[in-house]
Amino acid sequence: MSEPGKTKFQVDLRRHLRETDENRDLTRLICEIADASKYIVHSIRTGDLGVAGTSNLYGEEQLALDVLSDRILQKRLSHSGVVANIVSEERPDIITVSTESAGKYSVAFDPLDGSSLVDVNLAVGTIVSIYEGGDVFQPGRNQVAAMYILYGPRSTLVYSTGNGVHEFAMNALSEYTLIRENVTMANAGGIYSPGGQRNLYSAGTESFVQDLEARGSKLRYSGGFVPDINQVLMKGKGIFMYPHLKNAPNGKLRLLFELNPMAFLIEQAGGAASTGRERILDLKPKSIDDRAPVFIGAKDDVARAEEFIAKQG
Ligand code: FBP
Repeated sequence: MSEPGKTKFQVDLRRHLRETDENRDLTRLICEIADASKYIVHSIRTGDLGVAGTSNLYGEEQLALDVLSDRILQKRLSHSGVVANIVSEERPDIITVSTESAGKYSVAFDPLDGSSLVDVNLAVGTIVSIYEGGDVFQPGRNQVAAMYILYGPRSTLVYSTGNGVHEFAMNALSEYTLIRENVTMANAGGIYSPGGQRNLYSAGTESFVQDLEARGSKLRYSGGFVPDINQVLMKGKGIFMYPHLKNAPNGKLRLLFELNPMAFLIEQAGGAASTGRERILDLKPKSIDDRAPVFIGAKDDVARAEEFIAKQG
């Protein structure tokens, strides 16, 4: 491995995983997801902007990009030989790939988060969370790996297996090569990315945002969770929030598909992720649909959000 902060030239994802992680099945699983993402990239770049159930120019059935991305990932994972259960943001039920869960993994994913942003040509992403065994309702701290792929001007892949956070970019041969190893976050500030309607914020969240603004934080919000988190993580500063709202006490974002994997990555980079009252990774999921408010990013900023919420709700 290269020294923290230094880049290594042309190390591909498989080689990086082999060097950092001894488990061959986990390496295989992550590489399968990376391979699947190449087809998702292709669909985003070249696909007609069709809606599910309609036909394209050639009379073929058109699939909405999120449905297509879900099928691509599900197929790869089902044939990987290392997956027990799959749970997708696109489907209401758990998909059992193998009833024999010993030595296998369960995977939760959002195949194309923020897919409506494709219509206005903004960045979107795939988010993945991986657990050992067959239980998909484990607290996020049990994840053995988390990753996302960001489809922006470039396609980048960010993963952690609990040994730091590493960023790869897709090259002209559609291979992911290392661009940053051991990404880390500063303890505070600079940017804030606030989801949800501000006039529905609680008193605590409103005071926190005013405090951020008074400290000179700049607003950076695209409406895509993956690019918004990626900005905080790669700039190594700031905070993303989708708080509890007056009409939505659990916010909007989903624990299994969005919050747990991102919380794992941000904590691995030295940041923090909280509902405003407790650590995201300690929440025990009760259902596929669980949602929670989130304040995620620089450690001190998250702690300050918790202070405001403890005092003012
Ligand atoms: P969907 O589950 O409807 O795809 O929404 C997810 C998402 O688009 C996130 O990517 C983003 O952070 C958030 O919703 C934006 O929500 P809002 O439009 O309320 O700010």
